[in-house]
Amino acid sequence: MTLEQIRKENPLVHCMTNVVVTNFTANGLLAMGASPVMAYAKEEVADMASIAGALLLNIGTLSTEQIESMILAGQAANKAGVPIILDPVGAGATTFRTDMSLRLLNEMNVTVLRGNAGEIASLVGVKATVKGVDGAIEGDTIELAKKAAEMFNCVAVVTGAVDVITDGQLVHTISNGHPWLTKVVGTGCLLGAVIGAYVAVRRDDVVAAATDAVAYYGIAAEIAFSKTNELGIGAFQQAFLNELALVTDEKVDQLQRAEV
Ligand code: ATP
Ligand code: TZP
Ligand code: MG
Ligand code: MG
Repeated sequence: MTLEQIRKENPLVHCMTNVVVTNFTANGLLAMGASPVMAYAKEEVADMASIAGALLLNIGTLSTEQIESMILAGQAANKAGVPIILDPVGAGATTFRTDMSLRLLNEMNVTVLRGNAGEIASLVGVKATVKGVDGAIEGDTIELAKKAAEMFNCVAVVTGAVDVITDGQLVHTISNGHPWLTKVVGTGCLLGAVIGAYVAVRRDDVVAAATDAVAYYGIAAEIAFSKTNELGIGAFQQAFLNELALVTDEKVDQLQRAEV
């Protein structure tokens, strides 16, 4: 009953994210029942991260100054027991993105690493194609996710047509979702924040929390598509936000296509 709990507790998700998706991320979190805050200044990030339910670090439009702030925030979150979600947007596309993602993973304990297959492959040293923020691999995403989880001692969430969630031992796959999610910018980034809200209220079982978050998100997209397929992706984006507010735990149980 995680969604119900999120809607009751309104967990604060401290987002240090990119300039492309800031508004969409805040609206998505509000729609689902969580409470967003974006804070970046080195003077305040440690305080904000310490009182949050989860901290999202997303390197989509990263600068050297921001990385210093992210490290301060991450270390404060670790000290306060606040879970951290890392989205290594575009890792593999440039050396800076790969190096900075690895630096974040080295300097703090990340709870959930969420990315597309190309990004995660670049971090574990598997061959990948990453063009800007889009990435893919030729091999097995389950093996890739397991490798990342083991290497970085975290839960890895590798998304695509089928999403893989693993702590290196337990492996869950979710095949909900819709290809139109790839036509709206920021849907990967917002998913990181949504996982943050789920983990905030269910810290004792991060794999289950992340799996349910991914299923919920995919189901919201499926329903949104069924209502807007004749209108197009602008209408889909709005309907998707609506469904993030409307989908219930019962709907997630009923409609999820999960394999454990
Ligand atoms: P990319 O930049 O490569 O699109 P991303 O960071 O936006 O990556 P995605 O892998 O697109 O992240 O994942 C975002 C959401 O879209 C996830 O919920 C995922 O399940 C869903 N998704 C992505 N591709 C598909 C697809 N082909 N069919 C159904 N759902 C998809
Ligand atoms: N460029 C830098 S960050 C960003 C773009 C287009 C947003 C990427 O969003 P997502 O969720 O990975 O599609
Ligand atoms: Mg996408
Ligand atoms: Mg992305």
